[in-house]
Amino acid sequence: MNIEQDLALDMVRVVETAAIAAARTMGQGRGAESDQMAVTAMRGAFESLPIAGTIVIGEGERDEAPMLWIGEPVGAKPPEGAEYPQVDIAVDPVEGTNLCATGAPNAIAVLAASEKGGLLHAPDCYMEKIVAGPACRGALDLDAPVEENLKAIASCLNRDVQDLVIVVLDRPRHEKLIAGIRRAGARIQLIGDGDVSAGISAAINGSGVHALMGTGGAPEGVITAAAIRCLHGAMQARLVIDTPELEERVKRMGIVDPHRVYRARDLAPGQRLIFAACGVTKGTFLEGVRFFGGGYRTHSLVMTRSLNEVRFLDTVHLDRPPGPRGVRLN
Ligand code: VTB
Repeated sequence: MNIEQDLALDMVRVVETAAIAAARTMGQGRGAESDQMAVTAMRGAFESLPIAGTIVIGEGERDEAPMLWIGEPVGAKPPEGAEYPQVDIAVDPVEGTNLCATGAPNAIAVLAASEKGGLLHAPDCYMEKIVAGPACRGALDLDAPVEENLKAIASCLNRDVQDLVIVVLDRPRHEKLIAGIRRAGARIQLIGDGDVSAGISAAINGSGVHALMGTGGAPEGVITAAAIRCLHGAMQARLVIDTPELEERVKRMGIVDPHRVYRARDLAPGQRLIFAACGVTKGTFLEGVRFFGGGYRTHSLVMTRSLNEVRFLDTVHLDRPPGPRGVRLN
């Protein structure tokens, strides 16, 4: 089985199912509930897939997460004597639960899948990240001052630093970073949550966003890396290991150098990679879920690395036959 070819559409269905469940709760102000709905839906959607799947990035350790815990097997039971392919899966059933809870843009249901060993088992800690598009490959340097990275990105994109838009998570820890970007003269888009979506925007030409900078979640970093590999974008990242306990934990997980600078291909080294996302709320590159009498409509993105396919799917899901006027075009 070529997992990219055979499973891409199945993975879209999984993220669609999660997005629809979360979108029902949009604006209710209860992020944890949005997440719970999406987790349950996603877990159910995995049940029919012909895979011997393992969650490698999920809702947490087994004792703290009832579903989609790290190490949880997912997928259908194969018929007697048959075997399904082993697939590692990183999930974030709602990336940006607060965005969903408030109806803000760019909440997505997302997953990345690969052959066994194709996704780094990142600990649930912070990660410094810098992400940009294909033109910036080889030009990013996590150790360089922000001004230098901005100059490098501007030069790769054949524009001035003043013409760049940099996305940064709106957090007190980014005070210095934001001041540095402002000093350099670039424009900034501060976001409340959702650095996976922002990282993808940075790697898509025409999104109006040129880079993502700053510190977000490490699990989100691995999922972003899978997308960046499919988009042939540029990424550097490093775990934030700032306590002896974390250092110990990371060592136990088999990470030899906790201060290593990773590129996208180190975080998501898979030969075969699928990245799938479905918009929960309307966003930069995906529409949100829209409900109408008799059905709903979703907008998803699915990408594969070795097949080099970046596919957007605009799907109408019918609860019942659409009635005399048929399916609406928009
Ligand atoms: C980011 C963001 C996520 O976590 O990774 C962030 O993209 C990092 O954590 O949507 P803090 O919220 O502690 O800054 C999220 O906000 C939620 O997973």
